[in-house]
Amino acid sequence: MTADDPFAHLHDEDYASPFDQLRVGHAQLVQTGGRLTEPVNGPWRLTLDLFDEGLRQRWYADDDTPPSQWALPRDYDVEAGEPVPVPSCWNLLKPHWYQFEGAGWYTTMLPWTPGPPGERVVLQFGGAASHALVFLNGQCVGGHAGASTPFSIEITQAIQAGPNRLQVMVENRRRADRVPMHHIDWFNYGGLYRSVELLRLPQVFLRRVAVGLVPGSNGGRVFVEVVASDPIDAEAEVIWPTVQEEPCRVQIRAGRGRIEIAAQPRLWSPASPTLHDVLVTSGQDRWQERIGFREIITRGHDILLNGEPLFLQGVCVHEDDEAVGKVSTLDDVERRLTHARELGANFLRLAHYPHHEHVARLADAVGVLLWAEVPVYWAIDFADPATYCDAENQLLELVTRDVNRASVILWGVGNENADTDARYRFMRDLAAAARAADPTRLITAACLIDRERFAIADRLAEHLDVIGLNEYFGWYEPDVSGLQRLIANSAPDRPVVISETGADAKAGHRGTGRQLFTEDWQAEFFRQQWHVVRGTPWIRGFAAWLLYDFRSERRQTRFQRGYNRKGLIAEDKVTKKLAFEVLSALFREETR
Ligand code: GCB
Repeated sequence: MTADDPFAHLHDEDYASPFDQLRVGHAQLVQTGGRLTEPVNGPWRLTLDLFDEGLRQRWYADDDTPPSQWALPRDYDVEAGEPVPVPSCWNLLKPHWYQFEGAGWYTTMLPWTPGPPGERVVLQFGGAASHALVFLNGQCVGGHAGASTPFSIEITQAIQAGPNRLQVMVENRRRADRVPMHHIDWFNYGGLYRSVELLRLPQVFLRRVAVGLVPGSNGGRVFVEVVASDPIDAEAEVIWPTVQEEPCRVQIRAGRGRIEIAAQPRLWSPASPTLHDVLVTSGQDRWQERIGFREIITRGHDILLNGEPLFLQGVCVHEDDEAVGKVSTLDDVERRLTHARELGANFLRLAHYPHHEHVARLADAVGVLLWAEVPVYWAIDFADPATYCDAENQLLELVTRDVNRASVILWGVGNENADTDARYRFMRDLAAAARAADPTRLITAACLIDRERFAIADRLAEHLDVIGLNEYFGWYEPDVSGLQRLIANSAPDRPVVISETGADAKAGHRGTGRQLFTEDWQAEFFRQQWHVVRGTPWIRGFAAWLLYDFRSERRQTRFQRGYNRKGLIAEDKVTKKLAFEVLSALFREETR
C-alpha cells in the first residue's frame, strides 16, 4: 500500500491520531484577565463520526466545495452537518444522540480582519468534552485532553484575512487510561460545551498573573507574580489603589517576575467578601482582575481563615442540568450559590472536575468557600506515566485559571482512590505539583476508609493539609454506628473534612424507619450523621452529597432511572426534599 493509496484508511485497523504532539496545556494557557474577547459561539455545523472516519479520511482537508462540483466522491460534506448551538452538549440536542460516545466534527466560518502589525491571535476554549483537535483552514493548530479545563491555541500564523474555516473535532470516549477513566458516577456528556472566544493580543503579553497574600505574613505582605508570553526582559506596572496608593513596578527577566511589598489590604472572608481592583500593564498589554486577599492555613486539627478557626459546612454539586447537561449558564451558577446559602452553607465542593469559571467568580463576590478538584476519580491508570501527565496538566490548567479566586481554598487531587503503591506515587506527586504551583491554598483529596484497621489511615495523608473522607454509614453500610467505630479507631494529626455523605431519596417518596429511597430516611440519615460529626473535634467540615439529583447511567432502579438521587433538591432544581429543610436547620443551629 502506498501513501497515496485512496483506500489506505480502510485497512488501517488501529487508527492513531497523527496530531498528538500538537497538544497544548497549562504552559500555553492565557488568562483572559479582563481583556475583551470576541465570541465564536452561535450556530456551528456538527457531524457525528461514530467510526473515526474524519481523521482517517482527513475531513479537515476537505474544502467546502458543493457536491455538484466534486471531482471524486466524498463521505463528508461540511454543509450537511446539523446546525447546533455552541456551547452545548450533543447528547441533549437530539433524542438519538443521547448516549453517543465518539467523535463529533464542529465547523464554523470565522471572519477575520487583521489588526495592527504584531498582533497575536489566540482561540480560547472554556471546555471541550473530553478531547479536542482544532483545525484552521485545513491545518491542525492544536489539541487538548481533559473535558473540564480551558485551553488556548495561538492561531496568529494560520488565520487569514476574510473567512476562515474553523473545525473542532471533539471526542468523548470513555477509556481506562484517561482522566477520568471509563467508570464514573456521572453522565458522560460530549461536545463544545463552554464558550469559544477569540482574543487579540499585542506582540508581547501577560500570559498569567497571580496576586495574593504572602503565606505566613500575617496579612501584612502581598505579592504579584507575572509570566509573560515570551522569555523577554520587560517591566510591568501594578495599579491597585485600595492596596497601595502608589503603583508598583515588577521587573520581568526571561519572561518571569515577582514582587512582594508590605501592605495590609482589607481582607476577604465569607462574612465580608471584599475585592480589590488590580490592573497590571506591560507594554501594550493590560490585565485586570478583582482580587480578594485572604490567608488559609491549618494548625493542628484546625483550619484557619485569616487566623480564625473555621468549620466548613456545605454541600457538593455536579455540573448537570436536565435540559442542557454540563453547560453552566450564569443563571444556573447563581441558582447553585443561592441554594447553598439558603441551606446555610458556607462551603461548596465542586465535584468531581473543574466547574465553569463563573462559579469561583461568583463565589468570590458573594462569599462562599470552594473545594475545586480534578477528575482523578476511582481507579484511573495510576501506573501509566501518560495518565499522570494528563492529570497534572489538568490540575495546572485549573490552578492557572482560578489562582486569583479567594473563594477557592482547597485543591482536591483525587477522589476515592484505593491505596495502592502506584496510586500513592501518583497522588503524592500530584499533591506536590499543586503545592509548588500554588502555596496559597490547602491540598486535599477525598480518601477511603482503611478496611482492615477500620480507621482513617491513608498513606497519602502525610502529603495533604486536609484529609477528605467520603463515608456512607447508614446508606451503603447498615448504620451510623460504623462511623462511630471508625472515629474511635482513628487518630488523624490534621483536620478531616467529611467530603461526601448522603442517601438516595426519590422526591415525593415517603416512608418510615430505614426505608431506602424515601425522603424521610434521607433526612434522618443526615440528622444521625451530623450528630456524630459535630461530636468529633478533629472533623472540621461536612459536605452533604449533594445539592441536586444528577444524571448517572449506572443508576437504573425504579427510583433512579438514570439519576443519582442523593440530591437535597430534585433534578428540576425546584423540588426540595425533606432533607434540605432538616440540614438547613442543623446548619443554622450551629451558627447561632
Ligand atoms: C461516592 C462518589 C460519588 C458518587 C457517590 C454515590 O463515593 O465519590 O461520585 O456519586 O459516592 O452516590 O454513591
